[in-house]
Amino acid sequence: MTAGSDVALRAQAAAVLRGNDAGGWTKASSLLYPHQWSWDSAFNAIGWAHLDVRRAMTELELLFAAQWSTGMVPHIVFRGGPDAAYFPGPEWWDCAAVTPAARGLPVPTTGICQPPVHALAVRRIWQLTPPALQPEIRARVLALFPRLVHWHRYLATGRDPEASGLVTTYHPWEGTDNSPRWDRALERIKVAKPGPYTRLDTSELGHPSQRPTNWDYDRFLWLVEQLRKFRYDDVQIYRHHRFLLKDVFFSAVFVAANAALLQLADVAGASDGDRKNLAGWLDRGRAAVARRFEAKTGSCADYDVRTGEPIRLRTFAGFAPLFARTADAGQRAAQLRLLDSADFCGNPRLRWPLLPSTSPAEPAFEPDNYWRGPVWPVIDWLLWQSLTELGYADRAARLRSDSLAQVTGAGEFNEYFDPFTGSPLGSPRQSWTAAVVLDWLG
Ligand code: 9WN
Repeated sequence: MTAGSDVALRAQAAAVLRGNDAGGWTKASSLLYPHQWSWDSAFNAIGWAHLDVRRAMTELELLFAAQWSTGMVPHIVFRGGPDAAYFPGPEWWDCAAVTPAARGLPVPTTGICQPPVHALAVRRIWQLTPPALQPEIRARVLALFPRLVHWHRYLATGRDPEASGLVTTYHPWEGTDNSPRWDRALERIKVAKPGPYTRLDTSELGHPSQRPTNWDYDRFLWLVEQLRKFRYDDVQIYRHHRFLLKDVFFSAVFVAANAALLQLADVAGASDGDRKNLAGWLDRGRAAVARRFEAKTGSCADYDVRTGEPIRLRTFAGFAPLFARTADAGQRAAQLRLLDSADFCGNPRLRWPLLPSTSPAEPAFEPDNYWRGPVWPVIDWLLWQSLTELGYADRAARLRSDSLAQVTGAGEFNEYFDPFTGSPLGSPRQSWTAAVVLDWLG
Protein backbone atom coordinates (compact mmCIF):
# COMPACT_ATOMS: atom_id res chain seq x y z
CA MET A 1 0.00 0.00 0.00
CA THR A 2 1.42 3.39 -0.93
CA ALA A 3 1.74 6.40 1.31
CA GLY A 4 -0.88 8.23 -0.77
CA SER A 5 -3.46 5.50 -0.35
CA ASP A 6 -2.69 5.40 3.40
CA VAL A 7 -3.63 9.06 3.62
CA ALA A 8 -6.91 8.42 1.77
CA LEU A 9 -7.72 5.38 3.91
CA ARG A 10 -7.01 7.31 7.08
CA ALA A 11 -9.37 10.07 5.98
CA GLN A 12 -12.09 7.51 5.19
CA ALA A 13 -11.66 5.74 8.53
CA ALA A 14 -11.78 9.06 10.37
CA ALA A 15 -14.97 9.95 8.47
CA VAL A 16 -16.59 6.70 9.66
CA LEU A 17 -15.82 7.47 13.31
CA ARG A 18 -16.93 11.06 12.93
CA GLY A 19 -20.07 9.96 11.11
CA ASN A 20 -20.99 7.64 14.01
CA ASP A 21 -20.07 10.22 16.67
CA ALA A 22 -23.15 10.95 18.72
CA GLY A 23 -21.47 13.64 20.85
CA GLY A 24 -18.91 12.19 23.25
CA TRP A 25 -19.83 8.58 22.51
CA THR A 26 -19.79 6.58 19.30
CA LYS A 27 -22.59 4.43 17.90
CA ALA A 28 -21.11 0.97 17.28
CA SER A 29 -22.57 1.44 13.81
CA SER A 30 -25.21 3.81 12.54
CA LEU A 31 -27.10 1.00 10.85
CA LEU A 32 -27.28 -2.04 13.15
CA TYR A 33 -26.04 -0.75 16.50
CA PRO A 34 -27.21 2.78 17.39
CA HIS A 35 -26.07 2.68 21.05
CA GLN A 36 -22.80 2.56 22.97
CA TRP A 37 -21.32 -0.95 23.27
CA SER A 38 -18.65 -1.69 25.83
CA TRP A 39 -15.77 -3.29 23.96
CA ASP A 40 -16.64 -1.38 20.79
CA SER A 41 -16.23 1.78 22.79
CA ALA A 42 -12.76 0.72 23.91
CA PHE A 43 -11.68 0.03 20.33
CA ASN A 44 -13.31 3.27 19.22
CA ALA A 45 -11.32 5.16 21.85
CA ILE A 46 -8.15 3.70 20.32
CA GLY A 47 -9.27 5.07 16.95
CA TRP A 48 -10.20 8.44 18.41
CA ALA A 49 -6.80 8.65 20.10
CA HIS A 50 -5.32 9.11 16.62
CA LEU A 51 -7.64 12.03 15.91
CA ASP A 52 -8.21 13.69 19.27
CA VAL A 53 -7.03 12.26 22.60
CA ARG A 54 -9.56 14.34 24.54
CA ARG A 55 -12.42 12.89 22.55
CA ALA A 56 -10.94 9.42 23.10
CA MET A 57 -11.01 9.92 26.88
CA THR A 58 -14.58 11.20 26.76
CA GLU A 59 -15.66 7.99 25.01
CA LEU A 60 -14.44 5.92 27.96
CA GLU A 61 -15.63 8.36 30.60
CA LEU A 62 -19.17 8.21 29.24
CA LEU A 63 -19.05 4.42 29.13
CA PHE A 64 -17.82 4.23 32.71
CA ALA A 65 -20.50 6.69 33.80
CA ALA A 66 -22.83 3.71 33.35
CA GLN A 67 -20.67 1.36 35.43
CA TRP A 68 -22.71 -0.60 37.95
CA SER A 69 -22.00 -0.35 41.68
CA THR A 70 -20.68 -3.93 41.48
CA GLY A 71 -17.96 -2.69 39.13
CA MET A 72 -19.50 -4.30 36.05
CA VAL A 73 -19.28 -2.24 32.87
CA PRO A 74 -22.47 -3.13 30.98
CA HIS A 75 -22.31 -4.48 27.47
CA ILE A 76 -24.73 -1.89 26.06
CA VAL A 77 -25.34 1.61 27.35
CA PHE A 78 -28.58 2.63 25.65
CA ARG A 79 -27.46 6.13 24.83
CA GLY A 80 -29.27 6.17 21.49
CA GLY A 81 -32.56 6.75 23.31
CA PRO A 82 -35.94 5.02 23.00
CA ASP A 83 -36.36 5.63 19.27
CA ALA A 84 -33.06 4.07 18.20
CA ALA A 85 -33.71 1.01 16.05
CA TYR A 86 -32.24 -1.86 18.03
CA PHE A 87 -33.70 -5.05 19.41
CA PRO A 88 -33.76 -6.02 22.26
CA GLY A 89 -33.99 -2.64 23.96
CA PRO A 90 -33.71 -1.75 27.67
CA GLU A 91 -37.21 -2.99 28.55
CA TRP A 92 -36.06 -6.58 28.00
CA TRP A 93 -33.40 -6.09 30.67
CA ASP A 94 -35.19 -3.82 33.13
CA CYS A 95 -32.02 -3.55 35.19
CA ALA A 96 -32.73 -0.47 37.32
CA ALA A 97 -36.05 -1.99 38.44
CA VAL A 98 -34.60 -5.29 39.59
CA THR A 99 -31.19 -4.48 41.05
CA PRO A 100 -29.86 -1.63 43.18
CA ALA A 101 -26.52 -2.12 41.38
CA ALA A 102 -27.99 -0.40 38.30
CA ARG A 103 -29.99 2.31 40.05
CA GLY A 104 -29.22 5.97 39.62
CA LEU A 105 -27.36 5.51 36.34
CA PRO A 106 -27.69 8.30 33.77
CA VAL A 107 -28.96 5.89 31.08
CA PRO A 108 -30.42 2.38 30.97
CA THR A 109 -28.05 -0.50 30.32
CA THR A 110 -28.00 -4.24 29.79
CA GLY A 111 -27.08 -6.56 32.66
CA ILE A 112 -24.10 -8.41 31.17
CA CYS A 113 -20.60 -7.38 30.07
CA GLN A 114 -17.99 -7.80 27.33
CA PRO A 115 -14.20 -8.37 27.18
CA PRO A 116 -12.21 -5.68 29.04
CA VAL A 117 -10.34 -4.00 26.20
CA HIS A 118 -10.68 -0.66 28.03
CA ALA A 119 -7.29 -0.71 29.75
CA LEU A 120 -5.61 -1.29 26.39
CA ALA A 121 -7.43 1.80 25.15
CA VAL A 122 -6.32 4.02 28.03
CA ARG A 123 -2.74 2.87 27.55
CA ARG A 124 -2.94 3.71 23.83
CA ILE A 125 -4.45 7.12 24.54
CA TRP A 126 -1.65 7.89 26.95
CA GLN A 127 1.00 6.76 24.44
CA LEU A 128 -0.48 9.10 21.84
CA THR A 129 -0.98 12.11 24.10
CA PRO A 130 1.13 15.04 22.89
CA PRO A 131 3.25 16.67 25.66
CA ALA A 132 1.11 19.81 25.78
CA LEU A 133 -1.98 17.77 26.68
CA GLN A 134 -0.30 15.45 29.15
CA PRO A 135 -1.29 17.32 32.31
CA GLU A 136 -4.96 17.29 31.33
CA ILE A 137 -5.03 13.69 30.10
CA ARG A 138 -3.04 12.50 33.07
CA ALA A 139 -5.61 14.04 35.40
CA ARG A 140 -8.39 12.31 33.49
CA VAL A 141 -6.55 8.95 33.54
CA LEU A 142 -6.08 9.42 37.27
CA ALA A 143 -9.81 9.96 37.73
CA LEU A 144 -10.77 6.96 35.58
CA PHE A 145 -8.20 4.56 37.02
CA PRO A 146 -10.14 3.57 40.18
CA ARG A 147 -13.15 2.74 38.00
CA LEU A 148 -10.96 0.55 35.81
CA VAL A 149 -9.60 -1.25 38.87
CA HIS A 150 -13.16 -1.66 40.18
CA TRP A 151 -14.15 -3.23 36.82
CA HIS A 152 -11.19 -5.60 36.95
CA ARG A 153 -11.95 -6.50 40.56
CA TYR A 154 -15.49 -7.40 39.51
CA LEU A 155 -14.16 -9.74 36.83
CA ALA A 156 -11.62 -11.30 39.19
CA THR A 157 -14.20 -11.93 41.92
CA GLY A 158 -17.88 -11.80 40.83
CA ARG A 159 -17.02 -13.53 37.57
CA ASP A 160 -14.55 -15.94 39.10
CA PRO A 161 -15.77 -16.97 42.54
CA GLU A 162 -13.55 -20.06 42.31
CA ALA A 163 -10.49 -17.76 41.98
CA SER A 164 -9.48 -19.96 39.07
CA GLY A 165 -8.02 -17.17 36.94
CA LEU A 166 -10.69 -17.73 34.26
CA VAL A 167 -13.62 -15.40 33.71
CA THR A 168 -17.12 -16.96 33.61
CA THR A 169 -19.50 -15.69 30.95
CA TYR A 170 -23.27 -15.76 31.45
CA HIS A 171 -24.50 -15.08 27.94
CA PRO A 172 -23.31 -15.47 24.32
CA TRP A 173 -23.75 -11.70 23.96
CA GLU A 174 -20.75 -11.28 26.24
CA GLY A 175 -18.61 -10.96 23.11
CA THR A 176 -18.92 -13.55 20.37
CA ASP A 177 -22.64 -14.19 20.08
CA ASN A 178 -23.20 -17.21 17.84
CA SER A 179 -19.73 -18.72 18.08
CA PRO A 180 -19.98 -22.53 17.84
CA ARG A 181 -18.17 -22.52 21.20
CA TRP A 182 -21.57 -22.02 22.82
CA ASP A 183 -23.59 -24.52 20.74
CA ARG A 184 -23.52 -27.46 23.15
CA ALA A 185 -24.38 -25.35 26.17
CA LEU A 186 -27.28 -23.76 24.27
CA GLU A 187 -28.49 -27.14 23.01
CA ARG A 188 -28.82 -28.35 26.59
CA ILE A 189 -31.14 -25.50 27.46
CA LYS A 190 -34.85 -26.07 27.11
CA VAL A 191 -36.45 -22.69 26.65
CA ALA A 192 -39.97 -21.56 27.13
CA LYS A 193 -40.54 -19.59 23.94
CA PRO A 194 -40.18 -15.91 24.84
CA GLY A 195 -43.15 -13.63 24.17
CA PRO A 196 -43.58 -12.45 20.58
CA TYR A 197 -40.70 -10.36 19.36
CA THR A 198 -39.52 -8.82 16.12
CA ARG A 199 -35.88 -8.86 15.26
CA LEU A 200 -34.62 -5.78 13.47
CA ASP A 201 -31.24 -7.26 12.56
CA THR A 202 -32.82 -9.72 10.14
CA SER A 203 -36.23 -8.31 9.32
CA GLU A 204 -35.27 -4.77 8.43
CA LEU A 205 -31.60 -4.00 8.50
CA GLY A 206 -29.44 -7.07 8.14
CA HIS A 207 -29.00 -10.20 6.07
CA PRO A 208 -30.45 -13.27 7.84
CA SER A 209 -27.74 -15.62 6.52
CA GLN A 210 -25.06 -13.42 8.12
CA ARG A 211 -26.76 -13.27 11.51
CA PRO A 212 -27.62 -15.68 14.35
CA THR A 213 -30.73 -17.83 13.76
CA ASN A 214 -34.11 -17.48 15.47
CA TRP A 215 -33.23 -20.64 17.42
CA ASP A 216 -30.26 -18.68 18.80
CA TYR A 217 -32.40 -15.62 19.56
CA ASP A 218 -35.00 -17.67 21.45
CA ARG A 219 -32.16 -18.84 23.68
CA PHE A 220 -30.48 -15.44 23.93
CA LEU A 221 -33.75 -13.88 25.09
CA TRP A 222 -34.56 -16.73 27.46
CA LEU A 223 -31.15 -16.31 29.06
CA VAL A 224 -31.84 -12.60 29.55
CA GLU A 225 -35.13 -13.51 31.22
CA GLN A 226 -33.27 -15.85 33.56
CA LEU A 227 -30.63 -13.27 34.45
CA ARG A 228 -33.37 -10.74 35.17
CA LYS A 229 -35.10 -13.32 37.38
CA PHE A 230 -31.82 -13.68 39.34
CA ARG A 231 -31.77 -9.88 39.64
CA TYR A 232 -28.38 -9.89 37.94
CA ASP A 233 -26.93 -11.02 41.24
CA ASP A 234 -23.70 -12.93 40.62
CA VAL A 235 -24.21 -15.22 43.60
CA GLN A 236 -27.73 -16.19 42.47
CA ILE A 237 -26.58 -16.53 38.89
CA TYR A 238 -23.77 -18.81 39.91
CA ARG A 239 -26.17 -20.92 41.92
CA HIS A 240 -28.93 -21.29 39.33
CA HIS A 241 -28.01 -20.09 35.85
CA ARG A 242 -27.82 -22.74 33.12
CA PHE A 243 -25.19 -21.00 31.01
CA LEU A 244 -21.86 -20.59 32.85
CA LEU A 245 -18.82 -20.85 30.64
CA LYS A 246 -15.16 -20.27 31.43
CA ASP A 247 -14.20 -18.27 28.35
CA VAL A 248 -10.48 -18.50 27.60
CA PHE A 249 -10.54 -15.62 25.13
CA PHE A 250 -12.27 -13.24 27.55
CA SER A 251 -9.84 -14.40 30.24
CA ALA A 252 -6.83 -13.78 27.99
CA VAL A 253 -8.01 -10.25 27.20
CA PHE A 254 -8.34 -9.75 30.95
CA VAL A 255 -4.71 -10.81 31.39
CA ALA A 256 -3.57 -8.31 28.75
CA ALA A 257 -5.78 -5.63 30.34
CA ASN A 258 -4.24 -6.18 33.78
CA ALA A 259 -0.78 -5.82 32.24
CA ALA A 260 -1.88 -2.57 30.57
CA LEU A 261 -3.21 -1.14 33.85
CA LEU A 262 0.03 -2.06 35.58
CA GLN A 263 1.93 -0.18 32.89
CA LEU A 264 -0.25 2.84 33.64
CA ALA A 265 0.18 2.54 37.38
CA ASP A 266 2.80 5.29 37.67
CA VAL A 267 0.91 7.69 35.41
CA ALA A 268 -2.26 7.04 37.41
CA GLY A 269 -0.54 7.19 40.81
CA ALA A 270 -1.87 3.71 41.65
CA SER A 271 -1.70 2.61 45.27
CA ASP A 272 0.49 -0.32 46.34
CA GLY A 273 -2.67 -2.30 47.02
CA ASP A 274 -3.96 -1.76 43.48
CA ARG A 275 -0.62 -2.69 41.98
CA LYS A 276 -0.53 -5.87 44.05
CA ASN A 277 -4.05 -6.85 43.03
CA LEU A 278 -3.44 -6.17 39.35
CA ALA A 279 -0.23 -8.20 39.40
CA GLY A 280 -2.03 -11.03 41.21
CA TRP A 281 -4.92 -11.11 38.67
CA LEU A 282 -2.41 -10.97 35.85
CA ASP A 283 -0.34 -13.93 37.10
CA ARG A 284 -3.33 -16.01 38.09
CA GLY A 285 -5.02 -15.42 34.74
CA ARG A 286 -1.95 -16.17 32.68
CA ALA A 287 -1.32 -19.41 34.59
CA ALA A 288 -4.97 -20.43 34.21
CA VAL A 289 -4.98 -19.82 30.45
CA ALA A 290 -1.74 -21.81 30.18
CA ARG A 291 -3.39 -24.73 32.01
CA ARG A 292 -6.20 -24.84 29.44
CA PHE A 293 -3.64 -25.32 26.65
CA GLU A 294 -3.61 -28.80 25.12
CA ALA A 295 -0.31 -29.88 23.57
CA LYS A 296 -2.01 -32.40 21.28
CA THR A 297 -3.88 -29.70 19.38
CA GLY A 298 -1.72 -26.67 20.16
CA SER A 299 -4.95 -24.95 21.19
CA CYS A 300 -6.69 -23.76 24.33
CA ALA A 301 -10.13 -25.00 25.40
CA ASP A 302 -13.02 -23.19 27.08
CA TYR A 303 -14.76 -24.97 29.91
CA ASP A 304 -18.43 -25.52 30.78
CA VAL A 305 -18.83 -24.92 34.51
CA ARG A 306 -22.16 -26.79 34.66
CA THR A 307 -21.05 -30.03 33.00
CA GLY A 308 -17.33 -29.87 33.71
CA GLU A 309 -16.66 -30.46 30.00
CA PRO A 310 -13.94 -28.78 27.98
CA ILE A 311 -15.09 -27.15 24.75
CA ARG A 312 -12.69 -28.35 22.09
CA LEU A 313 -13.43 -26.42 18.91
CA ARG A 314 -11.07 -24.84 16.45
CA THR A 315 -11.91 -21.15 16.82
CA PHE A 316 -9.92 -17.95 17.28
CA ALA A 317 -10.39 -18.39 21.06
CA GLY A 318 -7.99 -21.33 21.00
CA PHE A 319 -5.23 -18.74 20.63
CA ALA A 320 -5.85 -17.50 24.17
CA PRO A 321 -2.20 -18.09 25.19
CA LEU A 322 -1.09 -15.72 22.43
CA PHE A 323 -3.80 -13.19 23.37
CA ALA A 324 -2.55 -13.47 26.98
CA ARG A 325 1.07 -12.94 25.83
CA THR A 326 2.16 -16.28 27.25
CA ALA A 327 5.70 -16.44 28.55
CA ASP A 328 5.91 -20.17 27.73
CA ALA A 329 8.11 -20.56 24.65
CA GLY A 330 6.77 -24.04 23.91
CA GLN A 331 3.14 -22.86 23.90
CA ARG A 332 4.06 -19.86 21.77
CA ALA A 333 5.77 -22.02 19.16
CA ALA A 334 2.85 -24.49 19.07
CA GLN A 335 0.36 -21.64 18.72
CA LEU A 336 2.30 -20.02 15.88
CA ARG A 337 2.44 -23.38 14.05
CA LEU A 338 -1.32 -23.77 14.50
CA LEU A 339 -1.93 -20.21 13.38
CA ASP A 340 -0.29 -20.77 10.00
CA SER A 341 -1.54 -24.33 9.58
CA ALA A 342 -4.25 -25.34 7.09
CA ASP A 343 -6.78 -25.14 9.95
CA PHE A 344 -6.35 -21.38 10.18
CA CYS A 345 -4.34 -18.76 8.25
CA GLY A 346 -2.59 -21.37 6.08
CA ASN A 347 -5.85 -22.69 4.64
CA PRO A 348 -5.39 -22.59 0.85
CA ARG A 349 -8.94 -21.37 0.26
CA LEU A 350 -8.50 -18.17 2.28
CA ARG A 351 -8.55 -14.87 0.39
CA TRP A 352 -6.15 -13.37 2.95
CA PRO A 353 -4.06 -15.28 5.53
CA LEU A 354 -6.02 -13.75 8.41
CA LEU A 355 -7.40 -15.41 11.53
CA PRO A 356 -11.01 -16.51 10.89
CA SER A 357 -13.43 -16.57 13.83
CA THR A 358 -13.95 -20.31 13.27
CA SER A 359 -11.62 -22.68 11.42
CA PRO A 360 -12.77 -23.75 7.94
CA ALA A 361 -11.91 -27.28 9.11
CA GLU A 362 -14.59 -27.15 11.82
CA PRO A 363 -17.94 -28.77 10.90
CA ALA A 364 -19.80 -25.74 12.30
CA PHE A 365 -17.91 -23.38 9.96
CA GLU A 366 -20.01 -21.05 7.81
CA PRO A 367 -18.05 -18.51 5.76
CA ASP A 368 -20.62 -15.73 5.92
CA ASN A 369 -22.25 -16.26 9.28
CA TYR A 370 -21.09 -13.85 11.96
CA TRP A 371 -18.81 -15.58 14.53
CA ARG A 372 -19.03 -18.95 12.77
CA GLY A 373 -16.30 -18.29 10.20
CA PRO A 374 -15.86 -14.68 9.05
CA VAL A 375 -12.75 -12.64 9.77
CA TRP A 376 -13.36 -9.83 12.30
CA PRO A 377 -10.75 -7.06 11.95
CA VAL A 378 -10.88 -6.31 15.69
CA ILE A 379 -9.88 -9.87 16.56
CA ASP A 380 -6.98 -9.71 14.11
CA TRP A 381 -6.03 -6.39 15.69
CA LEU A 382 -5.87 -8.04 19.13
CA LEU A 383 -3.71 -10.80 17.68
CA TRP A 384 -1.49 -8.26 15.91
CA GLN A 385 -1.03 -6.39 19.18
CA SER A 386 -0.09 -9.62 21.00
CA LEU A 387 2.35 -10.74 18.31
CA THR A 388 3.94 -7.30 18.33
CA GLU A 389 4.38 -7.34 22.11
CA LEU A 390 5.73 -10.90 22.00
CA GLY A 391 8.38 -9.80 19.50
CA TYR A 392 7.03 -11.54 16.36
CA ALA A 393 7.42 -8.38 14.33
CA ASP A 394 7.35 -10.03 10.88
CA ARG A 395 4.23 -12.11 11.51
CA ALA A 396 2.55 -9.07 13.06
CA ALA A 397 3.49 -6.91 10.06
CA ARG A 398 1.90 -9.40 7.67
CA LEU A 399 -1.26 -9.51 9.76
CA ARG A 400 -1.42 -5.75 9.62
CA SER A 401 -0.85 -5.41 5.88
CA ASP A 402 -3.27 -8.24 5.02
CA SER A 403 -5.89 -6.73 7.31
CA LEU A 404 -5.54 -3.34 5.65
CA ALA A 405 -5.69 -4.98 2.21
CA GLN A 406 -8.88 -6.80 3.24
CA VAL A 407 -10.57 -3.61 4.40
CA THR A 408 -9.45 -1.60 1.36
CA GLY A 409 -10.33 -4.45 -0.98
CA ALA A 410 -14.06 -4.31 -0.52
CA GLY A 411 -16.93 -2.66 1.32
CA GLU A 412 -17.00 0.25 3.67
CA PHE A 413 -15.19 -0.66 6.90
CA ASN A 414 -17.49 -3.63 7.39
CA GLU A 415 -18.06 -5.49 10.60
CA TYR A 416 -16.70 -8.82 9.27
CA PHE A 417 -15.49 -10.47 6.05
CA ASP A 418 -15.95 -13.77 4.23
CA PRO A 419 -12.59 -15.55 4.70
CA PHE A 420 -12.77 -17.30 1.30
CA THR A 421 -13.83 -14.39 -0.90
CA GLY A 422 -12.90 -11.34 1.17
CA SER A 423 -16.48 -10.07 0.66
CA PRO A 424 -17.62 -7.49 3.19
CA LEU A 425 -20.36 -8.68 5.56
CA GLY A 426 -22.56 -7.39 8.38
CA SER A 427 -22.84 -3.73 9.08
CA PRO A 428 -21.00 -1.26 6.84
CA ARG A 429 -19.29 1.72 8.47
CA GLN A 430 -18.73 -0.23 11.66
CA SER A 431 -16.94 2.09 14.07
CA TRP A 432 -14.47 -0.37 15.55
CA THR A 433 -13.29 -1.51 12.11
CA ALA A 434 -12.48 2.09 11.26
CA ALA A 435 -10.83 2.50 14.66
CA VAL A 436 -8.41 -0.40 14.25
CA VAL A 437 -7.58 0.77 10.74
CA LEU A 438 -6.62 4.14 12.23
CA ASP A 439 -4.37 2.39 14.71
CA TRP A 440 -2.80 0.18 12.03
CA LEU A 441 -2.05 3.25 9.97
CA GLY A 442 -0.39 4.81 13.02
C1 9WN B 1 -25.23 -7.93 20.58
C2 9WN B 1 -21.67 -4.21 18.51
C3 9WN B 1 -21.80 -5.65 18.91
C4 9WN B 1 -20.45 -6.29 19.27
C5 9WN B 1 -20.56 -7.81 19.46
C6 9WN B 1 -21.20 -8.39 18.22
C7 9WN B 1 -22.57 -7.74 17.96
C8 9WN B 1 -24.73 -7.50 19.20
C9 9WN B 1 -25.76 -7.91 18.16
O1 9WN B 1 -22.42 -6.35 17.82
O2 9WN B 1 -23.44 -8.12 19.01
O3 9WN B 1 -24.37 -7.41 21.56
O4 9WN B 1 -26.86 -7.32 18.19
O5 9WN B 1 -25.50 -8.79 17.34
O6 9WN B 1 -21.32 -9.78 18.33
O7 9WN B 1 -19.30 -8.37 19.70
O8 9WN B 1 -19.96 -5.72 20.44
O9 9WN B 1 -20.75 -4.06 17.48
